[in-house]
Amino acid sequence: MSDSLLPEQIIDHNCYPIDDSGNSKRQTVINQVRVELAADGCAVIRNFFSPAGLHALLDEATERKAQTYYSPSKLCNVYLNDGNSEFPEDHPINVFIPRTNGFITADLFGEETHSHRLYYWEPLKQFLCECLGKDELHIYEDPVSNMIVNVGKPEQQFNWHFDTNEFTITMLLQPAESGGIFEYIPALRSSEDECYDEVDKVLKGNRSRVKQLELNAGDLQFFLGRFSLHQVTENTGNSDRLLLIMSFSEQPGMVGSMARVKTLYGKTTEAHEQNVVRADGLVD
Ligand SMILES: O=C(O)CCC(=O)C(=O)O
Ligand SMILES: [Fe+2]
Repeated sequence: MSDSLLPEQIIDHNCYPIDDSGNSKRQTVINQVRVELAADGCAVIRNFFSPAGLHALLDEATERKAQTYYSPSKLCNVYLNDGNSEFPEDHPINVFIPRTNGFITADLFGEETHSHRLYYWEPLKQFLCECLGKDELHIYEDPVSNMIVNVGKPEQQFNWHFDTNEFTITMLLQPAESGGIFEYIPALRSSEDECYDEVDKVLKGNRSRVKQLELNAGDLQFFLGRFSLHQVTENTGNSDRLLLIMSFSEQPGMVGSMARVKTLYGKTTEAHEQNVVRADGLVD
């Protein structure tokens, strides 16, 4: 492992002094993120990491790449569950499309890693909480999937889907040389309405509401993935796309459902045997 960096050295602290609550630079970034999130369900902080920080995070992901989990089943619906036979065959809940990406799971990042220390760094959570305009924000308590790396090798893709947790921040560690683009439809569903007709249109190829986000290594992206349908297009380059994902929720005690965690990450823990906590009644 490279020499250990403090969390404030992993980020570009000069531009983003997120642990200094009275700093006007910090407030400016918070305001900008809030505006973008309200308009779009998505916001980007460019070059969030220091060069050494980005290097350390990328090294940690690369060192664990051989342990990436690829689900044997390559077909998924947008809810990343098993479908529902009570609905018609052509209903979005029963439409299965290819997903071939893999994940390096949270349990593979020990407490000594930069990735782990950044995720549990209190000033980061406080900063994100203010960016999101929430009173409180909690670590997503899923021990398998709360901090993961999405691995997209050449020719791999991640199908259209919704996330379980409400707020995700993603950090691109290594972009694809071509393809591997993040596409999304802001607020396609709400906590009151699944908007199945709108999901159906997208699955049938309607791209009228689809947005694309160009990200560079070191950018930090905010994303409201529980409500915005999103996908990562096929990696058409020759190198791997690597993206670090840190998840948070407004409610404490949230973990993924047993079925979803088993399918996506290949393992579950005792935490997954408890009843699921959700702030809404949406299909996962
Ligand atoms: O790789 C990305 O940009 C998004 C990953 C994602 O949507 C997920 O892991 O749920
Ligand atoms: Fe997602």
